[in-house]
Amino acid sequence: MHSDNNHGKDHGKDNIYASALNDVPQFRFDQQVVDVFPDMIKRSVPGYSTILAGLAQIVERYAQAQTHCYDLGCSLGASLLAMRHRVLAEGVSIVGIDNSAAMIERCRQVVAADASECPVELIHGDILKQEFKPMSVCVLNFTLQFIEPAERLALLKKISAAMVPGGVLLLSEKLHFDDSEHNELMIKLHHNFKRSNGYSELEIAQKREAIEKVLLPESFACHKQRLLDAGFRSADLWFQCFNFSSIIAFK
Ligand code: GEK
Repeated sequence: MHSDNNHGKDHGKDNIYASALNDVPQFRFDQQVVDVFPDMIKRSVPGYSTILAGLAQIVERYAQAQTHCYDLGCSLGASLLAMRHRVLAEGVSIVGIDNSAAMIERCRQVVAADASECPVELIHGDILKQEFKPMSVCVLNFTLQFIEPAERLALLKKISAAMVPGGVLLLSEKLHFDDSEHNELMIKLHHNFKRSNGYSELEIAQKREAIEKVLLPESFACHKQRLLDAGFRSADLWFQCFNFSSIIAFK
């Protein structure tokens, strides 16, 4: 199953914004995005594969026996599988949640094709409305940025409340910088990264227009303070490339 502009030799290639659109619709995680998602995220997010490798190390070290590991906004399950392949503790189950029906449906196929033994539960739902079970690892890999800023603290408080002592949250986010000159430079370097991965000026411009009202970046200082307010004892950067970052927060 794939969309009209995604067939033949370009199967799986993100060319959603390759032709000029009269009216650029707001970005949504729909079937068209699902069909090209692995290509889109790899060519758009600097350090994506490095972050998944780091996440696998963190799970190996911090997943605790008889607890859950959550992947919130799991998309096609990349983080979830990175966890599944590396978890060592006994009796761990992994829970992936996404509110895009198209994403979770494809994710079910991806997980079914993966042979590892650690149990996985996939939930089609809003992460803001979930009751979390006791967890030792929680991953928000580029998901919190799509949640309304006013809702973010309540979500992090719920995660922190369900987290066992010594548990860890991995929060990857696109960052905003208060210094406007630095902010502009990071945006330019990110766009250069996309250009070097084959995106045209038109694709970069239209994607920016589509996503700017739904992806709301904040500063590292803002994330750190909110994590501390939510009950985490520390929150520090472990990865950054341009305006893309990953934070590790301990309960
Ligand atoms: C990865 N983590 O590959 N409830 C549930 N899911 C949501 C919500 C919500 N309220 N809001 C957004 N999402 C993945 C990549 S993508 C990031 C995560 C990106 C989901 C949304 O449907 C999408 O699948 C995901 O969060 C964000 O490691 O595309 O930049």
